[in-house]
Amino acid sequence: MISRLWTKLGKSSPQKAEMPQLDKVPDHVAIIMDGNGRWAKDRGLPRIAGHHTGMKAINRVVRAADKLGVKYLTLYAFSTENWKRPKDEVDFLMRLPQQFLEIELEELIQKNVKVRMMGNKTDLPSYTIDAVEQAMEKTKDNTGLVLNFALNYGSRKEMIDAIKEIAGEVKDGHLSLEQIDEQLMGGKLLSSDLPDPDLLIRTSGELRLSNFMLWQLAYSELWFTDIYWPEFTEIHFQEAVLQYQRRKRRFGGL
Ligand code: V0D
Repeated sequence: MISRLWTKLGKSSPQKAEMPQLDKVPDHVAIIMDGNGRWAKDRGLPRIAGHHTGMKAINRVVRAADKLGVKYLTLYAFSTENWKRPKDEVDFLMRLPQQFLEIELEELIQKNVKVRMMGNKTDLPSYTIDAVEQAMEKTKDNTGLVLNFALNYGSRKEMIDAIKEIAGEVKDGHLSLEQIDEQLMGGKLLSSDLPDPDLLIRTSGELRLSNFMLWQLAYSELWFTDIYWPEFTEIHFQEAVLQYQRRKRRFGGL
């Protein structure tokens, strides 16, 4: 029955699996690192223990991405909505960039990794920003993997800010309505110097985008896993990339 339907649809053999295109490596992988709190709860640990263990998963993924030839890795570390969490938890989270960089920056420099961030810096504590900016400064000339942390990031705000900028230019007569297109809009976003993600990974079983790169993910392949972020390994990353390589991207065409 199914095979007759496939024939009707003009597909000759439904069993024939597409060969993975092993040479097709995603340039840009974005990850929603979810499930740190649940991982901790399952073990009777405080949520912050999950965040701490989640931090350690990052270097495994950087190594895996680097090895495969991924050029940009974006990690969703803190959303604009995360401020609603208990103050103790937020305070702990805000110390993580500094902690992470104390442990990992040396290796990142040695690996030619370039650290960058996207998000609203103004509401972040100075010690958080100082740590991130120092890492960005120390790695600014690196030419390898770009490690982009989404920190205090929200996609709708990002788009509203872009629209305000465009509207201002129109109002001042520097821009005509006809000049507004996808490229102009993309250039006003916080990711303007990065290509759109080819692949989005979300851990911990939630099937949502949660206000993450809504514009940039328009044509991205999405891969979800039930694995909690603290347990995410190089194997999971490779599995996601392999699934990506099996898919045909059409960007709305045929
Ligand atoms: C907690 C799992 C690294 C997700 C990973 C402030 C939630 C561990 C950073 C980091 C967080 C950020 C910027 C940077 C270097 C490191 C980080 C936060 C949370 C939010 F330049 N891990 N990490 N930042 N977690």
